[in-house]
Amino acid sequence: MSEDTTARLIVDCLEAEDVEHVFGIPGEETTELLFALGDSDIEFVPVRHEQAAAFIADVYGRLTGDAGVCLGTLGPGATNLLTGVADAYLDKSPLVAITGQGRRERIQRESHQAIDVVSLFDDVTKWNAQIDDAAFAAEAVRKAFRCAEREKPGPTHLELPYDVAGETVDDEPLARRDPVSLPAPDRDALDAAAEILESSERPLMLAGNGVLRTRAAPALRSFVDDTGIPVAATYMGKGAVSDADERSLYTLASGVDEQYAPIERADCVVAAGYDVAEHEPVDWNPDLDRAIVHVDTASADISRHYNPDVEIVGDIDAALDRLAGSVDLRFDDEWWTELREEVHAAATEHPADDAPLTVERLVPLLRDAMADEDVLVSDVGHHKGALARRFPTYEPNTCVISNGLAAMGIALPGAIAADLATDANVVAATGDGGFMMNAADLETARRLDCGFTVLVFENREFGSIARQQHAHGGGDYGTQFTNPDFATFADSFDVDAYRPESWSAIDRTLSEVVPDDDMALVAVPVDER
Ligand SMILES: Cc1ncc(C[n+]2csc(CCOP(=O)(O)OP(=O)(O)O)c2C)c(N)n1
Repeated sequence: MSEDTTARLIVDCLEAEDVEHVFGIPGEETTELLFALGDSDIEFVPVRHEQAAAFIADVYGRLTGDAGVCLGTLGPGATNLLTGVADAYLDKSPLVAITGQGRRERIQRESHQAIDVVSLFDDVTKWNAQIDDAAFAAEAVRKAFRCAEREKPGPTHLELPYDVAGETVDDEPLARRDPVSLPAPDRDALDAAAEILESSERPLMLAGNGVLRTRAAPALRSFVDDTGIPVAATYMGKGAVSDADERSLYTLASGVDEQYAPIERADCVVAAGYDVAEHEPVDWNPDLDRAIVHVDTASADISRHYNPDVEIVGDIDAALDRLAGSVDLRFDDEWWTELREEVHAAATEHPADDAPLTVERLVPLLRDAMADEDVLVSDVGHHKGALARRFPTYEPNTCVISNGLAAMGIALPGAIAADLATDANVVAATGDGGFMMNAADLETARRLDCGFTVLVFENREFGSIARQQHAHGGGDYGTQFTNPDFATFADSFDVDAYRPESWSAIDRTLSEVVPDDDMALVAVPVDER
C-alpha cells in the first residue's frame, strides 16, 4: 500500500480490471482522473459527444463481455451520457460510467452545473453510487465492474466529487475474481420442459440475446442438431445459429407474407435467453395459444402474453445440453421447410438491374461483401428492421442491433467499438437521420485510425416514422429534412466517400471498400415508398 490520491487509486483499480480504454470528454471536475489516466497504461479516448462515449462502451461491453468504460463531467457531461447508459441497460450490456461532481459541500445547494446525477442515473443502472469517501473507492470500483458484468449484465455508475478525487488515501485495488458460475438447471423443470416438448408437434426455438451473452451458442447448435427443432432468433440473438443452417428461420419477424410466420405456426416456443424488452410478447403471442418454455439466467418477467408453462433458470448452456439429453425425439420438419425456403430466398435474392434502390434489396450485396465473421452494426429506423429480418448472420455477435432501448445514433460509435474489439471488417449501416446524430465522431474514428465502412441509407426523412404516419392514414409531418452532401462531408474528415446509384455500382463499391483497411463512407439513395 502506498499513499496517493483517490483519483489515482481509481485508475489503479481500472487497470486491475484490465480496462484498456476509457471513452469520454474531460471536464474541470475530472482533471485528477484525467491526469491519472494519462500516467497509466489505459488509453483515454476523447470523443465529440458523451453519448458516443457511452454507445462505444455499450457495444464494446456487448461484444467482449467485459464492461466498457465511459467518462463524463458533472451536469451536462453526465446528461449527455445518459442515452447510451440507458441503451446498455435495456440491451443488457456491461458498462461502467464514471462522472465527476463538484465538491461535496456544493451538493446540497444550488450550484453551477450541479445536478443530482446519482438520482438521474438510478432508473437506468444496476448499481449507482457516489464515492463519497476515499476509503470506499477501491470497493466501489470492484463492485461496479462485478455488478455490470454478471448476469444479466448492464450499466453501473460511479460519481466522483472533485474534493474526494484529490484526497490522499492509503489503499489498493480489490482483486478481480473469476465470474461466479450460474446455477445448474433444476431437474424437475427439465423434466417438465421435456414433457411439453415431447407432446408438441410444431415446437420452435426462439434464440435471444442471452444465448450470445452467455456464450451458449454452441450448446444451442448442438440442441438443434440433436432434436431437429427449427430456430428463429430475436433481433439481438442473430447468429446464435447460423442462417446457413437449414433449420434457421432467420428472426421471429422474418416471415415474407406474414411477419410473425415462424411463431404463428408453432405450437410450442422454447424461449432461450429471450429478453422481453426486445419484442413485445403481445405481438408474437396475441392469442396465448402456444406452450412456452422459458430458458434463461433469470426467471421470467411475466405478463399476460408471456406467462411460461415452465421455467428453466440458470446456466443456459447447461440447460440446453441437459434438455437435449432429456427429449427423446426428432421433430417433424414438414411445417417449416417451405417457410425456411421462402425466408432464405427473400434474404438472398439479388436485385434486378432496374429494381428501385431499397435497403432490403441491398442486403444480399452487403452480405456478399462481408466475410462470415465480419461485424455489421445497425442503427435504428426502417433499415434496422430490414437488416434484422434479412441479413443472413452466421456467427454470434456479428450483427449488432440495439433492440432494447433502440436508440438512434448508435451505429457509428458502435462500429468504433467493434473496430477496437475485433479483428474483423466492420460496417456501420445507418439511416441519414441516425447518422447525423453522432456524425461528428467520424473524427474520433479517423483519429483512432479505425478502418470501417459507414453505409448511409439516404432518404432525407425519418423513414420508419414516415411509414408509420402513412400507415395511420396521415401525410408527412415532422419527418422530412435535407442533408449535407455526404461525399463532401466525409471528405472533410479525410474519409473516402462514395455515392453509387445503380445496383452494379453498389455491388462494386461495397466489395471494394468493406474489406479495405481505410475508413469509407458509402451513401446510397434509397426510396422505400
Ligand atoms: C434517439 C431516438 N430518437 C427518436 C427515435 C424514434 N425513431 C425511431 S426510428 C426513427 C427514424 C429513423 O430515421 P433514419 O435514421 O433516417 O432511418 P430510416 O428510418 O429512414 O431508415 C425515429 C425518429 C429513436 N428510436 N431514437
